[in-house]
Amino acid sequence: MAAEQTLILVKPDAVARGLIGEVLSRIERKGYRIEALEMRTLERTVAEEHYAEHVERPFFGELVDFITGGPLVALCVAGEDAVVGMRSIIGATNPIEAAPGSIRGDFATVIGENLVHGSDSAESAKRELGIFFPGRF
Ligand code: IDP
Ligand code: MG
Repeated sequence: MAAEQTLILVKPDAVARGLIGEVLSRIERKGYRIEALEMRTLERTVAEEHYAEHVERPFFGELVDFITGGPLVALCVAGEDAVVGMRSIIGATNPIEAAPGSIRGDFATVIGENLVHGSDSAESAKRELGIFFPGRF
C-alpha cells in the first residue's frame, strides 16, 4: 500500500454524454482526492505523445482522432494505490468485459468509446502527469 498519484482523463465521449459529474462523483465517493482538474481540447501532438505506446497499433489514427475530437477533462487523482484503484473503478478496456459497477461496465459498449483513461503504472502516471500538468507533480 502506498499513496500514489495517477492521471485520469474524462474522455471526449464522456464529456459529450454529460458524464463528467458521474465520473468525478465516483472518484470522490471512493475516497480519492482530485488534486488538479483541467478541461481542454488536445492538440494532435499532445495526444500522440500521451498514446505513444500505441503508435504501431492499427487503431492509432482513430484513437488520436477520437481523443482530439472534443474537450476532455484531465485530472490528477491521489490516494492509496490510486493507479490500480482507479483502473478498478474504470473497468476493463473492452466495455463488454468490464464488470457491472465499473464506469465502463455501467455506461459503455464500444472499446473505442470507453469514456475514461487511467494510467496503467506508477511510471506511466509520472510520465502522463508530466504531459498534462508540466512541472506540477
Ligand atoms: P486502457 O485505456 O484500458 O489502458 P489501452 O490498451 O492502453 O487501454 O488502449 C488505449 C485506448 O485505446 C483504449 O482505452 C481504447 O479507447 C483504445 N483501444 C484499445 N484497443 C483498441 C482496439 O482494439 N480498437 C479500438 N480502440 C482500441
Ligand atoms: Mg492504457
